[in-house]
Amino acid sequence: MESTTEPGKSVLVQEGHEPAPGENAAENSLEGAVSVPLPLGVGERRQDYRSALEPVWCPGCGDFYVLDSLADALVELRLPRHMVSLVSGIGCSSRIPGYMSTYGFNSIHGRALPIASGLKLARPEITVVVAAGDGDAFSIGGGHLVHAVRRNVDLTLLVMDNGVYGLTKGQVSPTTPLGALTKTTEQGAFDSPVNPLELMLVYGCGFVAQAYSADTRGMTELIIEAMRYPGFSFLNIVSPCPTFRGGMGIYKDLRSQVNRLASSGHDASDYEQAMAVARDGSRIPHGVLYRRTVAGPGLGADAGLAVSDPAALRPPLPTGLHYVSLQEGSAGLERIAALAERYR
Ligand SMILES: Cc1ncc(C[n+]2csc(CCOP(=O)(O)OP(=O)(O)O)c2C)c(N)n1
Ligand code: SF4
Ligand SMILES: [Mg+2]
Repeated sequence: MESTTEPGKSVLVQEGHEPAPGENAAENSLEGAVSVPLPLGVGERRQDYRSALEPVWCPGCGDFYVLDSLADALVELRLPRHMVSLVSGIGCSSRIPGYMSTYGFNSIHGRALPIASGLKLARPEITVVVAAGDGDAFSIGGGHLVHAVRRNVDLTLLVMDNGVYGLTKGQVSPTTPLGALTKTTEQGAFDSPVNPLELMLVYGCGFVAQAYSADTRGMTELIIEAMRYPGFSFLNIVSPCPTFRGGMGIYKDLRSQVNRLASSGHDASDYEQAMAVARDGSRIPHGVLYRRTVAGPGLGADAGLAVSDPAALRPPLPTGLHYVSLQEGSAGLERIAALAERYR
C-alpha cells in the first residue's frame, strides 16, 4: 500500500471512500462506484475534510456536532487527508467515516478497536481515530477496550455516547441511566449503567476526557488534545439521540449539568481527582479528567501525532513500529518490533 497517487488523479470510490492510493481504477469493479479526485494533502476548511455524502442522521442528532468538530480538529492539526484513517463499528455514530474525506473503515459492530490497532501497527505513520457508539464500545466491543488500553497503541477512541442503541431504534444500552425509558425498558432501565470514565481510569488509560457534543468548540479542543496524546487516548462524547432518548429537550437538560473542568481548578495529572470527578454522578464533566505524563518510549515532542508536516511524508516509510507503551518500557517495544519483523 504505497502512497504513490498524485494529487488530482482520479480513482474509483464507493460511498465516499477511496481505495488505496495507487490502486488501479480500471481494475476496481466496485458496483455503484463513482470516479472522484483522490483528496490528498492538508485541507484548509472544515468542508475539505467532508465527503460528498450527506448524513442520514435524524434532525437534531448530536452526531452532527461531532462530525463538525472532527473536521475542525483535522483542519487545526493540519493533517493530510490521505494520512488519516477513521475506523468505526456499526451504529448511527459509526457512519462518521463515510462522511469524511479521509480514509475510513466502517467495519463490524464492536470490532473497530482491534481493526484500528492492526492498521496502526502496520502503518504507523497514519493517524488512526476510532469512532464508536456506546453499544459498540461498551457492550459488544467491551472486551476489546481493556486490551486496547493495556497495549497502548497510539489510537484515539471517540465514543459517541447517547445512552441508547440508536441505529436499531431505541433499545437499552450499557450507558442508559437507571430508570430511563427505552423500547426495551418500558418500565425504566433496571441494570446499573457503565460509567465510561471510571471504567477507562480503572483500566489504566493514560488520557481520559469527556465532551458535551453541543459545545462544538470545546469538543474540537478536546479531540485535538486526545489526538496529540502519545498513546491510547479516550474521549467520551455525550452526544444526544433526541429521537430515542429525551427528545430535543435533552439538550437543555444536559447543558444545565455540564461541569467545565478547565474552569473548576481540576488537576488532570492527579489520578485520585480524576476518579472523584468520574464518580460524581451529579454533573457531566467536560474536559480532560486524566492525562498521564510519565516519560517513556515514544514520548518525544512529535510522538502521538503521526504527521504534522506533509514534507515528512516524502522520505521512505519507517521500518520500525511506532508503538508506545508507557507501562512496559522498552521491553514492550522490543517485543512488538520483533513480532512485526516475523510477520513482515
Ligand atoms: C454482530 C452484530 N450484532 C448486532 C448488530 C445490530 N446492531 C447494529 S448497531 C447496534 C447498536 C448501536 O448502538 P450504538 O453502538 O450505541 O450506536 P448508535 O447507533 O447509538 O450510535 C446493534 C445492536 C450488528 N449489526 N452486528
Ligand atoms: S436514531 Fe438517534 S443516534 Fe441515530 S441518527 Fe437518529 S438521533 Fe442520531
Ligand atoms: Mg448509542
